[in-house]
Amino acid sequence: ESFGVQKALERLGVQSENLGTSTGNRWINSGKEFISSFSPADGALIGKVQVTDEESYEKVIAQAQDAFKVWRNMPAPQRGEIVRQIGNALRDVKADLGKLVSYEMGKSYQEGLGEVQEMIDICDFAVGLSRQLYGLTMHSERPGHRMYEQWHPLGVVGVISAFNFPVAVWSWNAMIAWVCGDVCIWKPSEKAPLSGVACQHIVAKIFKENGLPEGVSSLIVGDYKVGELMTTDKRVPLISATGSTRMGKIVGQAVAARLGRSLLELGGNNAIIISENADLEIAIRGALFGAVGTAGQRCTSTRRLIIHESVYETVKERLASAYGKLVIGNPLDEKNHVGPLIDKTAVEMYLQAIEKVKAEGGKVVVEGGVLSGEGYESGCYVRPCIIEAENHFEMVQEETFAPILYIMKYNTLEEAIAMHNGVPQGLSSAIMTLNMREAEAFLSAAGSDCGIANVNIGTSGAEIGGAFGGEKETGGGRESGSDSWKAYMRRQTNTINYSTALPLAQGIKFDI
Ligand code: UN1
Repeated sequence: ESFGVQKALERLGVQSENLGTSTGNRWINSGKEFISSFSPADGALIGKVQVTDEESYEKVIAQAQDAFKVWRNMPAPQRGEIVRQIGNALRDVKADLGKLVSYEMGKSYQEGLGEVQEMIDICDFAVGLSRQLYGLTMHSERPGHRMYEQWHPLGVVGVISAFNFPVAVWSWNAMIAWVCGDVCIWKPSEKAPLSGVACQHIVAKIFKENGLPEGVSSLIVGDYKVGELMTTDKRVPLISATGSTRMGKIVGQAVAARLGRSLLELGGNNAIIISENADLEIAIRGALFGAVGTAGQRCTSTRRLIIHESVYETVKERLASAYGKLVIGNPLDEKNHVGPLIDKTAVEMYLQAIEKVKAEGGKVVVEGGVLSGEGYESGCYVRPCIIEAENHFEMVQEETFAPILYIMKYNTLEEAIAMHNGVPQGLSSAIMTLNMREAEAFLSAAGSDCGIANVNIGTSGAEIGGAFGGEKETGGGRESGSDSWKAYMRRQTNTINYSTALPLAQGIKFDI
């Protein structure tokens, strides 16, 4: 028993064999095969989760539709009260859930705790929001008329999440959707299904304690085929999907074909511009965490550094020396900085990317490679590496979900911004500079083309209070804070005539 994982699993209600289809407290046996969840930390089988089939999906959707009829009529602040209780329940299990996330996904325990903290924070945000789902009022052009708009819930929201944030991304969607009056069906990543099972237990208990019906929170488990049941289903008006651009194009098209709505949060290819006016201490630390944190498996991970030629050699050397101090190993052991990749397929992709970029002319600054021997038995541990490359290289244009950092030189800021924006993705970005003109230029209309643009902060680790998402091949969706909630509701414009006449708009005369 290592790092108290077994005890944590027990307390979270995760067993060696779990059903994967649930409407809350009811778990449906689909009679189907099980997915095995292995830990990339030590290669051990953590547990199995049963895959959802079409028949059990039908049961889930029927229950969700019934639950929506009850949930939508509950005042939003009362729905907020339920989310408040969920936030408190998450506070109670923070250590256990953080441990499970760390063990099942491979991120460091600190980052696992951070992920659960994001869930708690979004609960708090959603509670406040439940009293602030504001619409506007307008002045009617007609006498004795009043105009206003209100926001109504959409119905069943399908959430498809990725392995890298196996619990937080669901919570950004679910907590907001719930206060908006929607019900949710969640398909967690098939690479981290136990994290999904654990969360479903946590929220189901709260719904039950409050006498709410089954179906406000549902779980389905499986690969893309199970996701397809939702994306092609007219009864699911909104699909919120997080994952690769490849996946997003398929999901987006399937949902668009039925004129449904999708909220897509796809790949990033995030860069930091390090100017000659940067505070190098901050720049190096920001770049380091951005590139190697979560072993480079955040959609906000730093993949490119665009460095001014006058500080290029210094940054390169200091970064290489920092990489030399990284301790790689079991993510639950707090002395380690970097954990494993999610699985051996990811390791394969990492190795291929390095080979390809070398073939294109990339020069290795810090060597990568797969680690073996004691502690590395899972075969998923790799060395974070740094490669000098050019922005137009095919591999540099792509998102490889691994700790590979491409570094390149620039001369003028204009050139740096052009390189920065010269990729298909547009999620997160940053500039390191103490020069106000440079910072503002980067944030201007002619600057970064990303959904997130930072100054003197790295690309990852966005706070929940802002809208999260990006442009171009990142998919355009916004989740989490600010007014992202509007994506989970339908807007209704209302005009009320309280006069004794019936004047037509635009002054049209229509008398009989
Ligand atoms: C993701 O990688 O899909 O900004 C989400 C961050 C985190 C969320 C990342 N708050 O890095």
